[in-house]
Amino acid sequence: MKERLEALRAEALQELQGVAGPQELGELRVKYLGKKGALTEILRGMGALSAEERPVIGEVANSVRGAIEAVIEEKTAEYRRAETEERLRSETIDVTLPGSGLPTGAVHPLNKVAQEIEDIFIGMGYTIAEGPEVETDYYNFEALNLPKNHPARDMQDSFYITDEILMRTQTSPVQIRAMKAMNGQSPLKIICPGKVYRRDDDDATHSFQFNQVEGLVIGKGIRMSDLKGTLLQFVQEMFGKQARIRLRPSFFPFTEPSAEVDVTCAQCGGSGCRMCKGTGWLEILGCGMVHPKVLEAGGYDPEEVTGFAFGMGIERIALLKYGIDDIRHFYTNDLRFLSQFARM
Ligand code: 2NM
Repeated sequence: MKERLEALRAEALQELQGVAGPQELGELRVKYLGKKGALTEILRGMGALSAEERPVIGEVANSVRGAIEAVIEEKTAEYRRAETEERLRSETIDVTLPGSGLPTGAVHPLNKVAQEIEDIFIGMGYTIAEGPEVETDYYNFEALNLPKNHPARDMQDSFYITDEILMRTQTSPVQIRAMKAMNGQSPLKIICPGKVYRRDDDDATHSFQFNQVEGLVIGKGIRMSDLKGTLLQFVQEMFGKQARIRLRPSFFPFTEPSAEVDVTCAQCGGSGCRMCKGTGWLEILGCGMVHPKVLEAGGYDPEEVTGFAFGMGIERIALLKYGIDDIRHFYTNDLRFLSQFARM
């Protein structure tokens, strides 16, 4: 019996050395140590042994069981270690990889340009004034020296709500309100950004609704040269230090004298290109010295104070700044267009 046990030990240890994996290891445990296993099978013959032989054989049997168990345990631990290592390798996370990113919105290019314009003038000491988009005939026209029969007041050009109420065609009515609120006090330095409305057929350069910024300065001794210096400062902050301006005589009912202002073409630097139609200049705003009648309407004495004013279309500034060819891009909300301004 002892020989059979030793043979079993040798066979089991040899077979365990060549075990292929955890599953086969389990099978070998059953084969040698299980209830119907080889060891149990041999020990079944213990009953036939003498009292002297029994403890001797028992000891050998325990030794064989112990040896087989030790190898199985060792192998099990080895498999566990390998499994843990494999998991550590396959489940490794590279925390330095870039994230997938959350989609976020962006400021609309028109609002961005409006904010930029506001920032520039705030830097020059202006404050921002806002007012209603639905206006009375008085604030929108009468106070701005546009009398009842003026062609710009044509029903064809404005959105009238009643005979006396209309959508504002410019933001200057806000400036009349601001002047009146000053009760004749000066200086006054404001810019008025906002939506304005005109009865236009929409095309690449026109829209029935668009955005404007108008500026107004009133004080003792304000001169045309103050206007020129202010506009040059603005243009250089907006388009770059190399930008230059030129003033061409023009006409507005609310300013006298009046001028139209061109800026050197940012596309070609003034040498002439498609964008500036070969002239090197791009028209960006209108301006002038506030008409005495407008000063009076605002509660100022034109013998005491003078003022300058200017107005620009935000869409036009944005078109020039970003080289966009159609104003309608600003309103159609195509994300392929809008997302290009997300990081600018
Ligand atoms: C322009 C051009 C010239 C203007 C005038 C005034 C006011 F209220 F002071 F009279 N505000 N804005 C003005 C002058 C606007 O836009 C092209």
